Amino acid sequence: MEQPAATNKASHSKHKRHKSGFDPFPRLTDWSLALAVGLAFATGLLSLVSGRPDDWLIFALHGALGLWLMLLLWGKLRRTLPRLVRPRLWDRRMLIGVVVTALVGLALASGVWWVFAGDLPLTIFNLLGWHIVLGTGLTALVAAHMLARIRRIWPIRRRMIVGRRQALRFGALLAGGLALWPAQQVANRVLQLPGAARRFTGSYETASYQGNIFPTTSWVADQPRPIASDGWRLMVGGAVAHPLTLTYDALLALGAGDLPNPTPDQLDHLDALLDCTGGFYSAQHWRGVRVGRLLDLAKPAHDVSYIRFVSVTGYRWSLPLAEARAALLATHLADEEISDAHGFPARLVAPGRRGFEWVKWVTRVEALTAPDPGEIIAINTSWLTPVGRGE
Ligand SMILES: Nc1nc2c(c(=O)[nH]1)N[C@H]1C(S)=C(S)[C@@H](COP(=O)(O)O)O[C@H]1N2
Ligand SMILES: [Mo]
Repeated sequence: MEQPAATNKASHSKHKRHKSGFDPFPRLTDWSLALAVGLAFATGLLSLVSGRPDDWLIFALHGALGLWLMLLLWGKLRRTLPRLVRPRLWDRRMLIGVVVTALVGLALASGVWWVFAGDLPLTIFNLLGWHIVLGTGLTALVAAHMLARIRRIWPIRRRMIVGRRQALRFGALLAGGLALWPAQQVANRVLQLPGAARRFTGSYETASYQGNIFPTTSWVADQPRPIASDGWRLMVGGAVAHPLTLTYDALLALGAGDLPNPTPDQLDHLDALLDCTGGFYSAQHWRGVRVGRLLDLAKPAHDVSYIRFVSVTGYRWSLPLAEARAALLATHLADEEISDAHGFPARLVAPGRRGFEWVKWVTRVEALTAPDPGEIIAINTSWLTPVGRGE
């Protein structure tokens, strides 16, 4: 006797939920929100490995997608607020909606604050770090939510006919996001906000041309003990005809074109800017040895395509051959030796590459005949090696 009543009640409330929307196109908004989150995540991820001037569009797109997301969120909030203030109408779906909305809001707020005002003193991560954590968490949640509901969403979506008004609304919000991006640039400049001085990567300048005082960062937590130049050796090997092992003094002599005991100003040099994905950049006058000199001695095989730089901690990264030749193994910052934290005795200086590619505490240079996919794992796990932990 009770069963039919219960079914009746369930179908009734389900029916009611369908009819209780305050907006004529809630589903389109939800799909747009998910799309904007996904695209913002993809461009955000891509921006972490981009740093050449040609890459500016990736950063601009990421910003514009964020602004589109902001407009979508605004529309969604206006619509759902009346229901939000009546907890009686809350259900599980609503709760997920509230969490997603809060995450979107925080991710956007951290991005906008960074763009105009810069960093904030926060715990664990800096503001950009929190932005990345929030964006990643948000994307994971939205993806899980969509996957869990795909069987329910899909047939509804097929039935959803996108009319002229919906299409117009979708286009207008997207265009609004794209148009707001240049407006942000102008606002930064006209109001002379700190954000006006950012690089196109979003990074703020810190202590350029002041030697060792610029910030030190490790990708995860690489922190070897200070390395004495006496015991340290640089090995050049892999697919080469003449493997080399150089002492610190031999490396310096090579950097000065076979001049024993050179002064820093006699070394190879390169003006280059280190741009960390953590949000700072610093231009420095680096001195040391052109990698090309090492390769001229070691003679890579004909099929060598990459040169890999390996840290004492196991952290490693590789560059295409031609780019590696032009890079520098730096021993000095202007007239000072580079400090332990900046990678003494030798660190890679790779102009145009993001900071995480500038391997510190280099001990091996290896010629490879193929790219090294394992390096992505190595940069995330080197802090777990005994040397990386500082033992
Ligand atoms: N061996 C090693 N090299 C490394 C890192 C690391 O964790 N381990 N961090 C990278 C990152 S993320 C950046 S931004 C730069 C920072 O260089 P700095 O500490 O001299 O500023 O070094 C890179 N080289
Ligand atoms: Mo970094």
